[in-house]
Amino acid sequence: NTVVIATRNAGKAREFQAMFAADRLRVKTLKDFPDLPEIEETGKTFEENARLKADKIAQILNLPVLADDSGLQVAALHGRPGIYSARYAGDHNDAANNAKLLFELSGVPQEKRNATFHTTLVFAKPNQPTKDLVVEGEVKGVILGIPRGDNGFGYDPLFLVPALNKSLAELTEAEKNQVSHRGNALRHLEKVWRDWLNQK
Ligand code: ITT
Repeated sequence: NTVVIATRNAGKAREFQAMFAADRLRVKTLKDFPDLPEIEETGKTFEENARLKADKIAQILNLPVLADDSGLQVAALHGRPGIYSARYAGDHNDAANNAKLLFELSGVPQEKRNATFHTTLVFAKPNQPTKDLVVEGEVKGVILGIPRGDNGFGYDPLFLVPALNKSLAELTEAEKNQVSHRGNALRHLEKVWRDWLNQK
């Protein structure tokens, strides 16, 4: 069985590879298919964007595809950057995004810096768009005033997990997967997706 993760984000790809390591699945990512076109994320929700990526790539490659659309929802910013998290500061650039987030929250005290990391996963099989599987996962946290830690990617150094008193970037990859939006989404899916893969 082969599953393609429809992502060009190396951080996401690494986490999925680790989480699927125990499965007897061949996991590929878009790095294995360099000629695919860029899929424009024109949807208005995480689900619409994940569906766009999953359905399109499944159709082109004729393989089952998993797409992840995720983002950071900051309460003090009325849910921004949300679905625009990748291009919050213009082109996708993690350092610029984090700098912009810190700037937008400057002067906002710790108790008002709550945020939620969200992931919607859509699994698609070729030519069966009505049979897409959709799951979601979240983790709640607080946006730090100063980045902490070097692991992970994206907004991880700014996202404090209060129960652990560590940022996501201070966790090992395995520790992050245990609490993260992406790990939680995958756990929601664990029971159903193998049946789904084998169903005609
Ligand atoms: P693909 O569409 O190719 O999967 P992308 O990075 O554009 O890659 P999204 O559209 O889902 O993915 O954008 C998600 C944004 O949120 C992007 O800026 C990521 O860096 C960030 N992000 C997602 N998951 C994250 C995580 O676990 N930790 C930190 N930042 C994360």
